[in-house]
Amino acid sequence: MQANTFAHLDGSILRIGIVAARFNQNLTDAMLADCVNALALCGVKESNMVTVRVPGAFELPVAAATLADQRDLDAIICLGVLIKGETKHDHYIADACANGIMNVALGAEIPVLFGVLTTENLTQAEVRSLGTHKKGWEAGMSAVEMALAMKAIS
Ligand code: DLZ
Repeated sequence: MQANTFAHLDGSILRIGIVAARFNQNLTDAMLADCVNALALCGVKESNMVTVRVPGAFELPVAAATLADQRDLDAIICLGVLIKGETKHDHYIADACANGIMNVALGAEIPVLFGVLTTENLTQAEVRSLGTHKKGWEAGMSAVEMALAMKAIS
């Protein structure tokens, strides 16, 4: 399993939105905590973090779009855990979620991070959220890197 690496990032001037699904709550709670820790490590002030919880991954894009409409955020992070079930339900949710998030990013022209796990089973989801490969932390670091990159090129 591959992990990303990050240089030192100064996020002290940034305002970041976080939309976190509640479904699979022990895992999404951990991802949210790791994400907030990553932002804090980069110097993002707690008062400059806006957090919204939504029922599941399917609801992430609309909440991200509403936050993006406020035009005062440098990046938005979407967090969720989608685990394959007996039917194709997870597939439709994942598809709508990924496309929805990309549409929000391109429409608003701000980074909207895809911090959504799409796994075959609970064990894979636990490894990626609670275990060594903390996807919530990675999404937080990626948001700061992208927000700074967007400021540099705009
Ligand atoms: C319905 C559902 C199912 C089966 N599985 C998940 C999941 O693994 N992860 C997740 O975040 N949400 C799931 N949901 C809920 C949907 O995302 C959504 O909240 C409901 O369909 C209501 O629109």
